[in-house]
Amino acid sequence: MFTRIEDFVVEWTREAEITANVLDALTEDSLGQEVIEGRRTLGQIAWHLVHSLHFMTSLGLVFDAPSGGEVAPASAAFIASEYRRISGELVNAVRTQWNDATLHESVIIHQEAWLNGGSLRFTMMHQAHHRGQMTVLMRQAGLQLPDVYGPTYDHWIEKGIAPLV
Ligand code: NI
Repeated sequence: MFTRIEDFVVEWTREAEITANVLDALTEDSLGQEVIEGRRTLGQIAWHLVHSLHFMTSLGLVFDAPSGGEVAPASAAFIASEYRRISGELVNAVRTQWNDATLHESVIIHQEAWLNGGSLRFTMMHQAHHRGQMTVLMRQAGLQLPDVYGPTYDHWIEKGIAPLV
């Protein structure tokens, strides 16, 4: 869990940049790429990732984060721009509405007490989880991937280095 607001802000800002870069690589044609037939598509996962930030409003934070997200937009650029906007709103809300003491307070979620600092960590890991799903689908859809944690296959090839297996 996070115990200091500043630690969250620094880490979230770095993580959100990685996520935004991945979303920037989406194309309209790729959004229909399915996990398996009849299940979530790349566009739905991306849109879920964006809209899931709404969860933080149930912890008392007030910011403009729409809920829902079942129907993904047709525009890949819109998904990326909405992510940047809502992610920025979240950081701003945490920074201005909470302090380090708030992170040790808890809220009942599904009949369990969740510490706010733990919820921030959960939200960050949830984002990484769906980002990982997306990069596999993006590869299957034939897209080039940006660096995530270190160079991707494309980046190695570009540099003329044999990619790691
Ligand atoms: Ni999820």
